[in-house]
Amino acid sequence: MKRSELPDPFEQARVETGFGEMNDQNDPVTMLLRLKDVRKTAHNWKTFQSGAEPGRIVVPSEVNIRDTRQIPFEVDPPMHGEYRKVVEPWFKRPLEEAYQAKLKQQINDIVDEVLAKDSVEVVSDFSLKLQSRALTLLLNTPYEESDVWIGWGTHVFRSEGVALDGDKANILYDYIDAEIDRAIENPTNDLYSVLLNSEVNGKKLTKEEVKGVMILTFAGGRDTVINAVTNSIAYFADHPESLSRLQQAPEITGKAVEELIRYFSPLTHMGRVVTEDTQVCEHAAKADSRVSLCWASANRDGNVFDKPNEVVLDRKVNPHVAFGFSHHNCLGATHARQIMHILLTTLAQKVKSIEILDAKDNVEDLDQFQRKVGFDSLTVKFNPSI
Ligand code: HEM
Ligand code: EMZ
Repeated sequence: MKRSELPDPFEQARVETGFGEMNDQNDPVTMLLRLKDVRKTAHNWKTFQSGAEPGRIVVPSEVNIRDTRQIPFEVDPPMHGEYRKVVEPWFKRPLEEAYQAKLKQQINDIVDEVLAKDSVEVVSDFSLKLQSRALTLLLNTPYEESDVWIGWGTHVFRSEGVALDGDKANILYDYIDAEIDRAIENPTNDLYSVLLNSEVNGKKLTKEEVKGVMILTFAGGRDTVINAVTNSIAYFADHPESLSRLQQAPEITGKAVEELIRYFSPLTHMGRVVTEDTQVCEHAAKADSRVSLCWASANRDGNVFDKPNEVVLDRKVNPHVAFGFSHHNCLGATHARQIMHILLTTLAQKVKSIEILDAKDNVEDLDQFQRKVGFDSLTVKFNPSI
């Protein structure tokens, strides 16, 4: 098996029953595995809510390490739409030319940096740096802040061997509290200041609401982007022909981005809390229990995708749900897609081949399923095109 392959552990359960089950801190989760069911359930916020106790829709549940509600992620309609209206224009800024030019510069610089080295540990020396530096553009904060964020590692709530790390979470909360106070004292054009100045239903956002948006921005856009970038490097290491194809046919880059994101599905699943006794896949789901929408499984559904386990770089029809579905669809997708697009273009121009020297898989333990989502570490040598 190639190092970059991400096998689909859900197939048998998806075909046979459509669901899987896992325990998580004594709050079990019924995982929905078929694309059709995932979409239908994501849409039905009345029966499958996001606005439960903060942290409960995340798997593993974060109720023990977080009191702040993430906004708009842990809010249901109609209030969800009110918050979305406020934040949506800001998160579309990656479409602006000036934003893309700065991102391009950052990605050029980091690719040049790694091309000059004999060996590079991609997760910490490439993906984490790229993700953190790019986030300064999304937040419109000074570039130097990225050094602080790089110091936090790949996930803000997890550390090596610890799935939920309360001490680590507190570092993020304290940092955001301090930044909010700083923005109150000295407003700038950054996201904190813009949020503090925004109104929802005629009322200014509170500090707690601003904190809720900021925690989500730091947490949601972190390991997802890091996995997408690291998995891309592994993929091109195994498929140098894809690098030359992108170089020769740059017009397929947009399709390639979507296909890689479908194949990698960096966010495996996300939960919902059931509000009334119901059924999913002919299986009873009781009020106050949890289900999850398994984006990673839905994206390999053979009823929808031809050759679901292959990366078809220019896949024509690609209704993947890697960025979610319906009203909670990923607010950071515009930023993530730009990162991927510029990364693919830059690699195709500057890199001839990538050799994998060492790799350690990152496998998520979902009880019934073990899913490789990326790498804990990936050491490579980048070879320049001449
Ligand atoms: C929501 C995936 C990057 C911020 C979501 C959802 C998915 C997802 C599946 C839906 C969750 C649900 O329905 O419960 C991804 C993937 C990414 C990525 C695969 C990278 C490849 C980012 C980035 C940011 C971000 C870079 C911001 C910095 C958000 C926010 C939401 C969200 C704020 C909640 C939107 C809402 O509730 O209305 N993301 N995400 N994501 N994501 Fe992302
Ligand atoms: C939450 C989640 C957001 C959660 C859209 O996904 O990402 C996870 O990585 C975080 O742990 O708190 O932000």
